[in-house]
Amino acid sequence: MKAYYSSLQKKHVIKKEVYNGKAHPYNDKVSRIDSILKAFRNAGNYEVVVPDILPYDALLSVHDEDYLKFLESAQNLKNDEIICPYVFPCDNRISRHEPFIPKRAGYYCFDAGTSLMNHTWSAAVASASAAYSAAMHTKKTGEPTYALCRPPGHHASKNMFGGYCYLNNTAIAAKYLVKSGNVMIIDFDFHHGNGTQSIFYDASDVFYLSIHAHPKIEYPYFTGFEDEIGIDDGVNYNLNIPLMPLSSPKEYFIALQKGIKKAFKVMDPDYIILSAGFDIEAGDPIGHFNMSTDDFYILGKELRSLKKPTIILQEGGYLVNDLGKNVESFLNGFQS
Ligand code: Q9C
Ligand code: ZN
Repeated sequence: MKAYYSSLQKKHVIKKEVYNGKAHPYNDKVSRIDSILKAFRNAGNYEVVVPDILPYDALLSVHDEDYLKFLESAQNLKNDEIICPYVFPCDNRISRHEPFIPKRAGYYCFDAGTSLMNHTWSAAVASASAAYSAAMHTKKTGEPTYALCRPPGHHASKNMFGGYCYLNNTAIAAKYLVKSGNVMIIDFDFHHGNGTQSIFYDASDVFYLSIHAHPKIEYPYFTGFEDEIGIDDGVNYNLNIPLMPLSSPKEYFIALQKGIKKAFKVMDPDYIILSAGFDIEAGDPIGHFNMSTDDFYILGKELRSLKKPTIILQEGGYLVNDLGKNVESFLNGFQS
């Protein structure tokens, strides 16, 4: 299997995140990449391919131009300097961007836990490029393709970053694939993909199905409820299945099957994009489901049984030591 990845993605290094008023070690560690690459090397049947940088139009198909310019401008930060937003306009959002000062970064952000540094832009563009190349390859060959997207993407909306996400890799791939057919996104990250949902909320050519921890208890708290079904043309093309934290793999698989059945009644997609979050593993530092390495194999097998051209995009997964073997187990199941 082809696995798209660029070493530029490693240059995004954030040390701390704010949570409950305290600084904690940042969960989206660079070592997540090494864990996955190591598993691929040991397995031997992966071809790691450096993606070409995607066309700017692919970014513009999802994100506002002023947002992209803002993210790009963080390249001017000094080494060791970060922008950590902490003031967020709410009632009457006006950017007040002239002159731009880092303390107004909250205009483009929804979460004080996610920061920017000088290499964030190039790493995020490389990560999105991996997704874009994977989509091109699957479109051309019909083969399943994996992209090691880190930083991840599903929390990023058209004009806001957060949840360790800056560019919505899944949405960028979906916008490319939807030019040649209907797309179903299946998001199995522990957290609801608020960014992906919002980008396709009024669309009937992109279905968004997400199974995640209930937002009444878990991040991102404000979206991911069952009553969010889409608007306008997109009504019934958004399906959220929230599960209680600590749900068992059995409950998880029942919910997944139910979700897939419901989704396929509404759309028979030409392509499937998996927002593949491995923070549903038992013991993840910020995820609280109970999947084992063997469960990831079963999950891969179930998703392959849908028999659609599929691209698999990395999202979360923070138990670094297990991440690589879980990704590999999933991909083995998917190819079985
Ligand atoms: N105490 C993804 O999985 N909040 N993002 C964590 C930890 C942020 C996760 C709080 C969670 C974002 C792509
Ligand atoms: Zn997550």
